[in-house]
Amino acid sequence: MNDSVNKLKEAVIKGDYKNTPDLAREALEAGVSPIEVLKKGITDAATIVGDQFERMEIYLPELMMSGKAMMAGIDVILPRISSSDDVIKGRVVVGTALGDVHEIGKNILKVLLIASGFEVSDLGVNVPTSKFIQEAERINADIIAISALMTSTLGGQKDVIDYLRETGKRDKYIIMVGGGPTNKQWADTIGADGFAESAPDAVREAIRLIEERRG
Ligand code: B12
Repeated sequence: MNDSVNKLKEAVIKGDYKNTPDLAREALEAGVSPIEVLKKGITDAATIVGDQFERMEIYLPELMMSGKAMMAGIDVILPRISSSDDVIKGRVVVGTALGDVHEIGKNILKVLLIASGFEVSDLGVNVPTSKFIQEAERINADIIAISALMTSTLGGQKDVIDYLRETGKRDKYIIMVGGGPTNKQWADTIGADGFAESAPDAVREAIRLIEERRG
C-alpha cells in the first residue's frame, strides 16, 4: 500500500485527528485516487478500530478520537471526488436512522451519489421516520436511502417501510438500506428494494434500481 495511505490509516487508528487532514492531503498529492484513500485510509481503519472497541481493547474516548480523525480525513477527501457532468440520474433522500449518530458512511454515500449524477437531499443523523417521508414527498424523490450502524437502530429502516405501506405510498419510492449490521437478508425481511455493502456498490445498485423502475 502507498506509504502515505498507510500513515493515514495508522493516524486514524490512533485517533490523531490533528494530523489526519495533512496525511489525507499527502496521499492525494502522491496520486492515490480519492476513492482509494477513503477505502484504505479511512474505511479499513474504521474496521480495525471497531474490532478493537468490540474486543474492549479500546474504550469510548479512543473510539471518539478515531471518529473525529475519520471525519477530519474525509473532509479533505470528499471534495476531491469530482462530479460527473451527466444528466440527473435521480433524486435521493439520505439519512441515518433514528437514534443513530454515525454519519461517516452516509456522508461517503452522499458524495458518491452526487459525483455519479444524483441530486441528493441529506437529512443528517438521528432522523425520525416521518422526516424521511416528508422530504421524499417534498423533492419528489426516486430513492430513500437509510443508513444504520447499530443493531438497536436497524428498526428505523423497517419503520420507514412500514409507514409507507400503512399510508399507501410504498410503491412511490425505492428504499435502500445499508450500514454495518445490515445485510441482504435483513433488506429482504423488511421489504427493502436495495442493499449494498459499500458506497460504490450502493451507487451501482441505485442506478440499476432506477433503470429497472423506468423500464
Ligand atoms: C466511528 C464510530 C463512532 C463515532 C461516529 C462518528 C461519526 N461522526 O459518524 C462515534 C464515536 C460518535 C461513535 C459512537 C457510538 N458508537 Co460507534 N462506531 C464507529 C466505528 C468505529 C466506525 C463507523 C464508521 O464510520 N465506519 C466507516 C464507514 C465508511 O463505514 P459504514 O458506516 O459501514 O458505511 C459504509 C457501508 O456500510 C455503506 N453504507 C453506509 N450507509 C449506507 C446506507 C445505504 C442505503 C447503503 C446502500 C449503503 C450504506 O457505505 C459506506 C461506505 O462504503 C464503528 C465500527 C465499525 N466497524 O463500523 C463503531 C460502531 C458502529 N459503534 C458502536 C457503538 C456501540 C457506538 C456507541 C453506542 C458507543 C457508546 N457506548 O456510546 C455510540 C453510539 C451513539 C449513537 N447514538 O449513535 C458499535 C455498534 C454495535 C452494534 N452492532 O450495535 C460499533 C459497530 C463498534 C463495535 N464493534 O462495537 N461511533
